[in-house]
Amino acid sequence: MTQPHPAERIVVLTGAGISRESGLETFRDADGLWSRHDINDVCTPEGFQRDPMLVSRFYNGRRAELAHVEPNAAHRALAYLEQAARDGRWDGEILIVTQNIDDLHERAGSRNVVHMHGELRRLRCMSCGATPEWLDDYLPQTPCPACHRPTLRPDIVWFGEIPMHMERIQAALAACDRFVTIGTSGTVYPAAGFIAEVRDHADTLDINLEAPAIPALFDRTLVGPATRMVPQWVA
Ligand code: BJW
Repeated sequence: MTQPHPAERIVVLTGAGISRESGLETFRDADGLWSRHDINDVCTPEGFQRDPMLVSRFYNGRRAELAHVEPNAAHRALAYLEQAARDGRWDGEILIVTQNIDDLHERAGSRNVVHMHGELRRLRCMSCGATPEWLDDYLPQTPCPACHRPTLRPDIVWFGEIPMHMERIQAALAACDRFVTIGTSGTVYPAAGFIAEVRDHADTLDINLEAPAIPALFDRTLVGPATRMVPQWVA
């Protein structure tokens, strides 16, 4: 008896480049966030301990930007693919693993999204573990709504901390047929190591404004802006 063709399982890893054309900065491009901010000051637990006000201002500013940006054609194309699976127009499933802390995938309509580096929408209490919604006027001394201690921090993964949802991500990588990276420099681990984990069993594609540093890592590359290349790939 013929086995039914298994549905195609796609894991898409997105980075800051997918949100660039919505108006959010990347990190390592010439005009990126790290050209004006020191990683050690704003993106490590030690930096937060040293100067929580500086770190809170950095993330409050980035959170405020979300009100002024919209998902772009690349976010929408990925959401379209997920909707096509839901409607039965495409026999497959897609999981977006994003390194981004913005909410543009969700606002485009994607539901299968995991934020491995956390989210700008949430704070985390270092005392009781509650993850309340980010308050507009959050400051380091703001009391936690659950335990009332002034121990809230951005719910974001800084250098040296363990990324979120790793079990779910590893399971999806092990089972995927296709792995697509979009707008990421591939310099930050563990995300940078995903390609090595899938190469022996999945078709791999990199979509980026620049050609990858090691093109041979991927089966295929599409070089160009995400808003043009992602809809082209999905079509
Ligand atoms: C476009 C475009 C357009 C532009 N269209 N494309 C030595 C060796 C190996 C590892 C380590 C090491 N030393 C330390 C480590 C570990 C460390 C690490 O990787 N360091 C490296 C720098 C070497 N990693 C960690 O500490 C991580 N934790 C960890 O490893 O824990 C151990 C562990 C793991 C797993 C299981 C058990 C234990 C934590 C990393 C936390 C990263 N946090 C940040 C900030 C938080 C979020 C935020 O503030 O927003 O995450 S750093 C920053 O980099 C952010 C991003 O998510 C991340 C990746 O950046 P991304 O998205 O790739 O952006 P860019 O700017 O780098 O690239 C943009 C790309 O877009 C470019 O390629 C452009 O060409 C392209 N582009 N416009 C298409 N229109």
